Formats: sequence, structure tokens, C-alpha cells
Amino acid sequence: MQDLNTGLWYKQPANDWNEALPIGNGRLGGMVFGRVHKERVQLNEDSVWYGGPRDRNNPDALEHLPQIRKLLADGRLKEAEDLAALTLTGTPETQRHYEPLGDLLINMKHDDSDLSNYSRELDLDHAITRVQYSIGNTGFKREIFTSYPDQVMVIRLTATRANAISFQTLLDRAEARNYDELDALSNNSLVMRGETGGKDGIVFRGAVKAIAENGSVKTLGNHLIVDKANAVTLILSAATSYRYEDPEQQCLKTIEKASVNTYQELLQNHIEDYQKLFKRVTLNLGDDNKEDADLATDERLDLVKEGNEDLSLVSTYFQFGRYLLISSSRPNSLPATLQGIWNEQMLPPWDSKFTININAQMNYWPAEICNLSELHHPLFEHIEKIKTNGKKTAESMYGCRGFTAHHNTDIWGDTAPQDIYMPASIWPMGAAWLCLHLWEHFEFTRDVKFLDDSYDTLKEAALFFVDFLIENEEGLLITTPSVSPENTYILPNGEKGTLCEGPSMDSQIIFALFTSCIEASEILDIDQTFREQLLELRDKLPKPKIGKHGQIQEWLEDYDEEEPGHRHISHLFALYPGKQMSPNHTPELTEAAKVTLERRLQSGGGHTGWSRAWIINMWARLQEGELAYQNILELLKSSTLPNLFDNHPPFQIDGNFGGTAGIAELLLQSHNGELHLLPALPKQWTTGKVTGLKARGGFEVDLSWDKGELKEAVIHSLEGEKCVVLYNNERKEFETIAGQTYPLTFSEN
Ligand code: FUC
Repeated sequence: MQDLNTGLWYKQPANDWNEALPIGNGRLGGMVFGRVHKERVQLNEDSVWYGGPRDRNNPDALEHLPQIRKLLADGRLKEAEDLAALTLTGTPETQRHYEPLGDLLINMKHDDSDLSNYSRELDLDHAITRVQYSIGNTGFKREIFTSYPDQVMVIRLTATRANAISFQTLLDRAEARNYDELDALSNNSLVMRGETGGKDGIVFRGAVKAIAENGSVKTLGNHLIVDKANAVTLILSAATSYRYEDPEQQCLKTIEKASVNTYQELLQNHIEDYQKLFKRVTLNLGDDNKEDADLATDERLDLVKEGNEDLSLVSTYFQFGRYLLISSSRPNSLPATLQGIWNEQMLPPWDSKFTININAQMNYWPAEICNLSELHHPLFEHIEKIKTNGKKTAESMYGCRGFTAHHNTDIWGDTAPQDIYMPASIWPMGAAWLCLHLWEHFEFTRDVKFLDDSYDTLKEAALFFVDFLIENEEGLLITTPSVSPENTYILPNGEKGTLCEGPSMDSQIIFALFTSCIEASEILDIDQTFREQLLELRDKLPKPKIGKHGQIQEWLEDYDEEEPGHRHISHLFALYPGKQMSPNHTPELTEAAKVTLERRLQSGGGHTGWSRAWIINMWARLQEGELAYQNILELLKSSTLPNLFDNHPPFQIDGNFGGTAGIAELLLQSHNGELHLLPALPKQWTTGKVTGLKARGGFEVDLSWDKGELKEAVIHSLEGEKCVVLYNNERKEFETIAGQTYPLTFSEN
């Protein structure tokens, strides 16, 4: 029986990749299959990408931009789209893609006796996978983790009988055998060498060393052979030319440095480091499923699919999301891709890169509220790469200052459009949306130094729109050409289009970006002239409008959409993650937002994991706890794989992160200048406790509730900001001192 809240466990090995268990340290990742005789750990290193950087900006863009704009303004959609497809799309049309590093294969030499007592688990408390079984009377155990402080993967094999461990191990790379060399380096190490291909392809190295207690280790050909050991520690490392001039030396140096430690020391370093992040937040939604304690995670998930409710599976899902962020996004790693860092395919779905019309942003929704603020940094570092390339794209495609990116980016921060896919490709909003994460980070941390360092980036993102926006006949400042990701509209005459002027999402993102820039310049007391210019421009942006169905309009005109159940719900950006709409401040707009969500859902919306996760966050912001909870159940039922990975399908990690953020958002919101406690508690969550959630203003919040009513609320002030707290209709305002704790009492608790 396992601890329900802090682990995933299974009674059988993984049949396929979607049942394997993920481990990672932000940079180096593994999917552990837990097979008894032929263990497979599928490996990733975050910088193993095909090809080098390129300039894909279309040289014919700027010359044809006025004509495309005119065609759109004249309603000649088809002609505008045809010309845009040739002149605005990237040359070539696709960015670079992520690739797997390879596999570590361990072929155990067991005797033929009976196998029994099999189990495997992912211990979320310690970030360790364990595989355990008996062969005859001998118990075998593998513990596998990836250490951030030591930058290695560690695989520990033990047995209950002396001299019981014998195996052969090697590295491999996909079915295509896509590497150059696999060599024995000494009598206890192997190195795999390769290059990903393409112009300036990335050079990679993976290496593994075996340290055996008793028994022997040797190499034969390109296998490592361990014979009759009591216990073995395998230490694996990887490095690429993306970060190091000599990746092989880096790889071997890292292994040597790590192997100075005992296994216990490596384990200790790893646990200490991991728990500093993981332990910041606890969530308990009541332990009403105690009788199911001997059910494995996949069995519990199957029961939910059959209609069972399982609140401890919900809290496990929440903590698993936090675990995944800790494992796929660490200072100095790349940001989490569509698959985090876990990808098995040489040409993965959507290239396993960064889709920035929702997906990469969603990956970071839990970063602040779930108290993992420093894990946001890889995204910020990547924004700087985008900034450099995006200035070139802004100038060469659109003749604008500042910087821009379209709906995708890759390891090199490529900013030219991706694909020739009219519903998505020509959308110059990607960088703007990403930059809002800089502001969010500041709002949660109140780190003025960070804001000061980020201001130029926020400003350059805003500057692009100062030049790019066009005043239409009604005097509104609109984006053109653009799209409402990735939907199609229908004109009254039945004509269909995607490319358009002034889609609602664009105005909402620009509103948020200008607002952040304005507030940042006030806080930093700089750039008054620019601030005033933004204030003026912001007033002329189209405001969210209510259309004929009572819905928020998705486009500037009240067009119908081709797919009313479309997975993107871009025009509700202002509700979440934006804050331009909220029940307490814009009741009419939020009513219209409800209608919008209902229409989407009635027409089959939420059919991808990330779309469902977005819906959860939106219902949370609408303070509709029950509806949010129904969608959490749907996320588990329809969009969750046996290993709890989100299923787009296929596996795509954004739904995990969006779902995690949504669960937090039901318990605490802080986007309106106040800490709203239990703003959308589902009535089924009768009793519970959460500690360590973060709120804007630099606060940490612990809450407990019983029979659906707040029982205890404690606010920890980290920055000494004034605190405004709302619970039901009761409001409290008080000054705080940094480092002090404030227990609160409300008349209803
Ligand atoms: C966007 C979405 C798809 C998918 C892809 C990676 O294009 O519309 O559903 O998530 O990104």
C-alpha cells in the first residue's frame, strides 16, 4: 500500500511509453519503464535538437504587407490569405525540432525462478522511481532519480541476497540507431557520440559508469557487464554543444565529480534540493477514499473514468503537476516544451517545441501560484533569445521597432512564422503574451530589481505595437493581419476566413501588455513620455464586446465561428490568464464569458487536454466551483494517460500544468488587488487544507476549510506589502511587515 497523496504506483511494468514514469532535473530526463528483465530508461537532454539557428524571415514580407492589409480591409479574404501564404510565412516553413537523447537498456541476468511481489512507483515526495520484485526468494530493487545538484541520473540496483546482481547494459538511440559511436571508455564506462544533423546540428554525448559493490565490472564490445554484485550504482550524464565546447569532456567530468560521492550522499543531495521546492505546498482534499488504498494509480483512474470521484487522485494530480515543473524547468535549463523534456520520437508531434499561442504559456501557469517561482526563469531567459531574433522579424517583416514572435518558437528563439497554416501562422502576438509572464513574476514576488531588469523587454514588446497597430475607420487601433488562434469565421455571405483584422484576443493581450508597461514605468519611476503614449493608445484599443448570442465576440465583427466547440477560447484571454474581466468588476462581460464557455462546451469544446485545463481556470475565475470541478473530472476521464500525463492526444504536458494551476485557482485568487480566499470551492470538496500557495503582493497563504466553510486562514507576508483579503463578502485590509504571519478570523468562521 502506498501513500495516496504523494505518489503514483502500479502493479505491472509499463507496456508502452505512456505508462512509463518520468524523472528529470530540468535538463536531463528519463522515462522509466520498470521492466523486470529488460529495463528501459528512455533518455532526454533538453538541448538535443535538430539543426542550428537560421534566418527564416520571408524576404518578400514587407513589400506585400500593405497589399495584404488592403485586401483584408476590402473584404477580399481569399486573395489576402493566398498572398500571405506566399509572402508572410517563414522560409523555410518550419522551425527546428527536439529529439530524444537515446535509451539506457539494462538486461538483467536473473535465474528462471518465479517472479512475484512486483510493484513500481513514482515517489513524489522524494522524486524517485522505484521498481521492486522478487525472483524466487530474492528481492530486487531499483531506485532511479535525476539529480539537479549533481547533474546526473542515478540508478541504484540492490538485492536481498549477496552477489545476486548481474546484468549487461548499453546506450542506444531510437530504432533508427541515429548516433555515430558507442565506445567503452575504460573497464567501467561507456560513451555514446552523435550529432543531430542539419546545418550546424547539435553534437551530443551520453555516458554511463557502473560502480559495483563486490562482484565485477568490465566492458565487452560496447556493453558494460556487471557480474555477481551485491549492489550497483549507475551514473549517467549527457551534454551537448549547445552549452559546451567540449560536451564529451563535460559529460565525463560530471560523472567523475558525482562518483566521488556515495550513493547515499547523491541521494541526500537530491532529496534536499528537491524538497526545498516540492515541500512548499501541501494539499489535502480529505481522505475519503481510504478503502481504495490498495488500488494502483491506473486502477483509480479507471474508476474515475467509470464515474467514481476520487479526491485524493485530484490532489495527487495537483502535486504531480508541481513535480513535473520541478523536473522539466530548472534555472539554466531550457523552458518546458510541449512534452516538458520527455520525448521518445525523432520527429515528435508538433516538433516538441514551444507553441506560444497558449501551450508554452500554460506550462508556466502554476509557476507562481504554486510557489515554484524560480522555475519560471528558463522562460524568461528564452524571452531574451526571442527578443534578439524578434527585433529582426519585426523590422524585416513589418517595418516596426520593438520585437515580435509568431505562434511557435524553438531552441534558438526563432520568431518567424511556423507552418503555412492560415488559422495559426500569421499571428504576431507570441512574444507579447510571453512577456506578460515577466509582469506576473514581478506581481507575485514584488522583486523590483527583476522588474528593472525586465523593463526593457516589456517596453520593446510594447513598442512593436506602437508601430504595428493601424487605426481603422472607427478610430480603433487594430492588429492586421492576424488570426484568432486557430479558429475560422464565417461571413454573412457564407465565405470563410481565418486571416482578419483586430481579433479580440490581440486587443486583450495588447491591453494587458500596455497596462503592465505603464504600471512598471510608474513603479520604476522612468519613461514618462512612453507611458503617456501607451495610455493614449490603450484607450483606442477595441474593448471586449458582447455579440448576438450573448457571448464575448471572438472577432471585431460579430461573425459566427466555423467550429463553435473549438479548442482555443482565445477571446476569453481577458478572463484568464488576463484580468480585464472579473465577476466583481465587469459583471456583464463575465455573464457573456459564461455564455461563451457554455456554447463552446455544448459544441464539444474542451476536447484536448490543454483546452479542458483552460476551461477549468476560466470557471475558477468565474467563481463557478462546481463547473470547474466537473471539468477537472473530465480532464482525468478523457485526457489523462495511465502515468497521469496529459493526453492532447497524444501526450502533451500543458494540460498537466494548466490543470494544476486551475486546482490552485479554485482555492486562492489574487488578480484583483485582493487575496480572495476559497473563491470557487466546489461543494464536493467539503473538507480540506492547503498550505504555501502564493498570492500577488508577495504573500504565502495557508487555508483550511470544513463543511465548505473557511476554518483557518494564515497569511505570511514576505515583502511587507499592504494586504487586502476577501472571503465571501467580508473584506479585511491591513498593513503588513515582511516576515510576519497574520492569522485571520472571519465572522463566518
Ligand atoms: C496548437 C493547438 C493544438 C496543439 C498544438 C501543439 O496549435 O491548437 O491543439 O496543442 O498547438
